[in-house]
Amino acid sequence: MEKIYKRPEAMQKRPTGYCPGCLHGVANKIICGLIDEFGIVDNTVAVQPIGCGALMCWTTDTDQIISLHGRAPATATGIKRSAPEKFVLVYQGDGDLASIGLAEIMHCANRGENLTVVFVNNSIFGMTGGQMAPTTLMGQKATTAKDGRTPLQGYPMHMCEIINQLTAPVYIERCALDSPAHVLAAEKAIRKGFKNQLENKGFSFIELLSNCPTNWGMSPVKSLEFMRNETMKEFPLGVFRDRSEEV
Ligand SMILES: Cc1ncc(C[n+]2csc(CCOP(=O)(O)OP(=O)(O)O)c2C)c(N)n1
Repeated sequence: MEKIYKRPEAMQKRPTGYCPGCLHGVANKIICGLIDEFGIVDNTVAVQPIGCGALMCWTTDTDQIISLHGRAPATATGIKRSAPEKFVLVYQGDGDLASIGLAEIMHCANRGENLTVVFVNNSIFGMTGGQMAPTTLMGQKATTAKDGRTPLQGYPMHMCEIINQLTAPVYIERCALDSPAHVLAAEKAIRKGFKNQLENKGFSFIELLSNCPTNWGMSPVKSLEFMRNETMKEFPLGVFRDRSEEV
């Protein structure tokens, strides 16, 4: 029998801690597979956020640090600048990156730090129980927007598009985790982000559209439909910038 799937070596042998149907686990698995592929398990520092992304500490079998809320890009900058030989991964949720940590990600991107940022956008504050995030869709319900988001709470913020205004970043792409084809495309994008850092090319930003069945109040299957029918309309997939071959 041919073995077509196995647990990546860089993945700890334990349950992930994510809710059923949550796509953080898929993102974690892609990352661990790529750590194996590049053979960098002993040389990686995974800088994690506050939020469900911090549960990655139970996934990656690498050096890791959980940063203060929103501060992962600043923490990672310090690690990378003092130990440039390390592969430093930044993993953040949308509340963490686009709300409390907005300044950190903007300045990190603007400095063109040689880092790989994986941004998991589930359009809600997951870990704390479903409060509205900067990325929450218009009309989407949250515990702090009971009847759905209205212009009173502002409009969804598009982080790839915002970061694409800056000069320094090398690579910016938005992917989704809703289907096998999209997961393969996400893996390809994150692979490029890994390669860019390993070749000292600079700042790579990969957004992954994700779900939160628990706080969206949906079954995992319905949450995937919501992503396709609603989330992807607001946040179009695609490559916003790729200067990987020019630098
Ligand atoms: C300074 C600070 N403020 C608030 C919190 C509470 N807090 C913990 S997780 C979290 C939300 C994280 O949401 P997001 O980044 O969207 O990640 P998700 O859990 O959805 O993956 C918040 C507000 C905190 N831990 N520290």
